[in-house]
Amino acid sequence: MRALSATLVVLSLTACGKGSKSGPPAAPPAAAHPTPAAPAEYTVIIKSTWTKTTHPFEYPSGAHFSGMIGASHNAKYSIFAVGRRPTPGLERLSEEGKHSPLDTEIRTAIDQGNALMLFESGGLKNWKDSMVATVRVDPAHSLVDVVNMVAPSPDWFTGATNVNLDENGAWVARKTLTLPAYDSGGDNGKTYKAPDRDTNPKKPTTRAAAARDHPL
Ligand SMILES: [Ca+2]
Repeated sequence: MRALSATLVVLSLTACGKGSKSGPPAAPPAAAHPTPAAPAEYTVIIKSTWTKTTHPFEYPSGAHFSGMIGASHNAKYSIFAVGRRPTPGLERLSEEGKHSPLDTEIRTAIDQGNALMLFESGGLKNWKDSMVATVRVDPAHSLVDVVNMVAPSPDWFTGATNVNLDENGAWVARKTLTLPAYDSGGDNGKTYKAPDRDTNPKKPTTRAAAARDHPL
């Protein structure tokens, strides 16, 4: 078994205070937990670190990533969590790289007030390129999730969940994270090129590890 870490995400603050012109800023709460007073905008950049040199174990031909899809949100919503069964949207993203129906799930969370914004990009095949998107956060939605499919793979994805851009009451200027690969729990395969074998009920999401292909 080999653990995978496949991508790097960089979140950089690009603008602060957008949308705050509609009225005077609210007085800061006297609560013990301060939050940034105004919305902010970040650039999300995902770069691949998944190469034959860094991850030689059964490195597959045709390695690529689906486009990223993510959301800014509050504590009542997240795209994924280790130990939780995947939603249909996460399962489809992890198996086929499709942003639907995960985009519908995020839009439902937006309608319910638990997510602020959906962001997405096209896929990545050339590791010299990056995937880039823009996300807005506000005081009530300071958490960011992002996911993208690892391909080829049965149901693996990389991503980050509950990345809090509010650090000690201020928007952090920049955050860089190395993203591990996860097994969404929607399929049974254990190798990059394992055939699709749907699993029901779905298994909880875990960290992914490539295993040697055992002949039947
Ligand atoms: Ca499946």
